[in-house]
Amino acid sequence: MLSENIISSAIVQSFCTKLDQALNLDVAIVGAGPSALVAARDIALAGRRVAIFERKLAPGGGTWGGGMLFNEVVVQDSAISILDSFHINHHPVNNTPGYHTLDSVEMASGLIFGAVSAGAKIFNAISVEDIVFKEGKIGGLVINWTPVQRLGMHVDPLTVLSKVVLDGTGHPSEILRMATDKAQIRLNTETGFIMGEKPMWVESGENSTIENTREYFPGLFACGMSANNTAGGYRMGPIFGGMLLSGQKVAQLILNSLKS
Ligand code: 48H
Repeated sequence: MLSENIISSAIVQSFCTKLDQALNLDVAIVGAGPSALVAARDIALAGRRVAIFERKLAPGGGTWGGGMLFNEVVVQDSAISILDSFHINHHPVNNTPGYHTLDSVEMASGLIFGAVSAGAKIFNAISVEDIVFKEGKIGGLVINWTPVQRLGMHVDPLTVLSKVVLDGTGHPSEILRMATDKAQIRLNTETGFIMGEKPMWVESGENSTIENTREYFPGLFACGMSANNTAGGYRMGPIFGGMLLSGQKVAQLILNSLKS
């Protein structure tokens, strides 16, 4: 007969093994938005130890809601091969060659499944509340349960060590913000600080999201809207090619930096 505590014991043991293995990573990613999910998949496929820590219960970031809760998004030709590699369906936009619509729920779930099945671990409902900064170097993340944070409970966090940290926190660039505020480092931007996102200009925002995807301090990279906010790019609304290409680009930059 199945005893109730066998289920509990299986879950506790399995989760603790997974978390224990994630305490020492090649790449620690903050936020499970579309750019980070693509990056995590590519980094995992290259055989590196990678985990994402996501504040919310559901990974996927701003993908689910499409445009103003119309649950469809647009992706342009240049990023279609990434959707295809995740087996996510898309349909051409009538009268506008080069652009495609897709179901945002399929996109979110497809990216999540692709990242996890490639070997990336996703820890949901965990918030990153600080970075490890030791002898002038980024060394990892400081994590805590999101409900603990939200309830304002005084509970000390745990620490994850990693060779590289990737800020995939979207519009607020939370990790780069912590790095400038608390570690007082200068970033690889025109001013040395977070420059702040500009208003809507779709084409410029899509291009700058990819251009702004880079290493902002040794061992500290940013992708997606976080990169764009950091280097002062325009926003673009519910078109996601730039996010997918940003994830692909940052994975390559990180893999090259780990090799050297
Ligand atoms: C743990 C955290 C923390 C933290 C934040 O915003 P995202 O979807 O990420 P991107 O950059 O890949 O995609 C951006 C896109 O969704 C978008 O907003 C677009 C295209 N906007 C255009 C426009 O004009 O507005 O996801 C970031 C994720 C979220 O799930 C957060 O919960 C999570 O990061 N997160 N997780 N610890 N400290 N901060």
